[in-house]
Amino acid sequence: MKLKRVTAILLAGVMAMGLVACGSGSDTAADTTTSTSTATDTADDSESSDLLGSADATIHLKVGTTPDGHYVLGLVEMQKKLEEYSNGEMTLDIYPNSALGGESDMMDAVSMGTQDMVLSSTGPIPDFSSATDNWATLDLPYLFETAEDAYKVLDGEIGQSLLDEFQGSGIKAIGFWENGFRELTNNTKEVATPADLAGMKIRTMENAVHMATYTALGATPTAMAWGEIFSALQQGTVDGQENPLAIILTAKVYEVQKYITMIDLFYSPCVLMINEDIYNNFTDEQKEAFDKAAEDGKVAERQISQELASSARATMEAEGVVFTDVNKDEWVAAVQSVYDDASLKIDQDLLAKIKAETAK
Ligand code: EAX
Repeated sequence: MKLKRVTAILLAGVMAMGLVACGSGSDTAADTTTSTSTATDTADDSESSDLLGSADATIHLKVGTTPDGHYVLGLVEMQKKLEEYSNGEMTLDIYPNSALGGESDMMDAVSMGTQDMVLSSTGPIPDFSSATDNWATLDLPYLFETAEDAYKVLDGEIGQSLLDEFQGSGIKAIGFWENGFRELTNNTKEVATPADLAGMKIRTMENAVHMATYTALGATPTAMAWGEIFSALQQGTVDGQENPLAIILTAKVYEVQKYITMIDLFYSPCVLMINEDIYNNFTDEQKEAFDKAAEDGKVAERQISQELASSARATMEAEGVVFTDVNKDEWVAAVQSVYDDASLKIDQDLLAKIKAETAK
C-alpha cells in the first residue's frame, strides 16, 4: 500500500479545499458529488476513492466525523477495503465537517439508529450513558506518555472491555482510532508555564475531566463542540483551544491562532461506532468484511496521524506560527489534583490496570 502517496494526494485535497460531503443525505452515491473528486482524480484508479462510496454497493453506511484530516483519510481507506472485502456489496458514505452534527449528537443518533456510524473522540463518551462512566479515566491528563503505550492498552484487554461496555446501548463500539496528543493554541501570547495560562478562557471538549484539568491549570474552561470553535475564537468567547497538531493543521486552526504550546496534555483516542442493530443484522461474511476493513482503516489512520503529527510543526512554523516547548514536569505536577477529584468518577482500578500495562 502506497500510503504515503495516498496521504499526500488526499491531504492536498483536504488542505486546498476542505472536505465537504455535499450530499443531501441521500443513501445513493450517484446523485451526489464531493469536493475531493479533484484531488482523488489525480490518483490512479486502484487508489482513488470519493467520500461517497461506490454507487454499485447495496449497503451504504453513513459515517460522520467532525474535522477534516486524519479521521477522514482513515475512513477513506476503510471505505476502499470494505468495498474490496465485500466484493462491492458494502461501502461507507463519509460526512466530515460536522455535516451530521457534533460528536455527542452523532453518538445519540447512532444509538437511536437515525445515523449508521460515527468516528468520535472519546471526549463526549462519559456523558453518553451511565454504562460508560469509567471512560472518564481514559481522558486523564498525561495518562499515556507515548502513542505506543496508548495502543498497547487500547488494543488489548482493557480497551476491549471498555468497548464492550457499549453493549445494549444501541451502539456497537468497534475499535480505537487516533485523535492524538492535544496541544494548546491561542492568539494572545506565548504560553510556557501553567502560570501563563492564568485567567485565559480555553475551549475544551465536552468532557468533565478536560474541564477540571484546565481549571487545575488556572484557566477558565468552556466546553463546546468542535463546530463552534471558529466563531468562539473569532468572537473572543474563548482565547484559545486545544487539539492535536494534525487537526490544527488540516482544519486550519493555525490561521487564526498564532501561538502553539506543546503540552501534550491528553492523548485523545477516538472510537469507531456503528448502530448495534445494523451490525448485528450483518451476515457473518458481512461482519468479517466490516471488521477487517475497520482494522485496516485504523492502522492507516494511526499512521497518517503520526505522519501529520511529526510534519505539521515545520509546515506551520513556515507559516509564521510560534511554537513553545515546555518543561513537561511542571505541567504534570499542576494537574495531579485531577486524579483525586472524586466528582470525576475516575475508576481507580482501571487506572491502576492501565498504569501496570504501560509500565510493562
Ligand atoms: O474528534 O472537538 C475536538 O476538539 C476533537 O478533537 C475533534 O472533534 C475530533
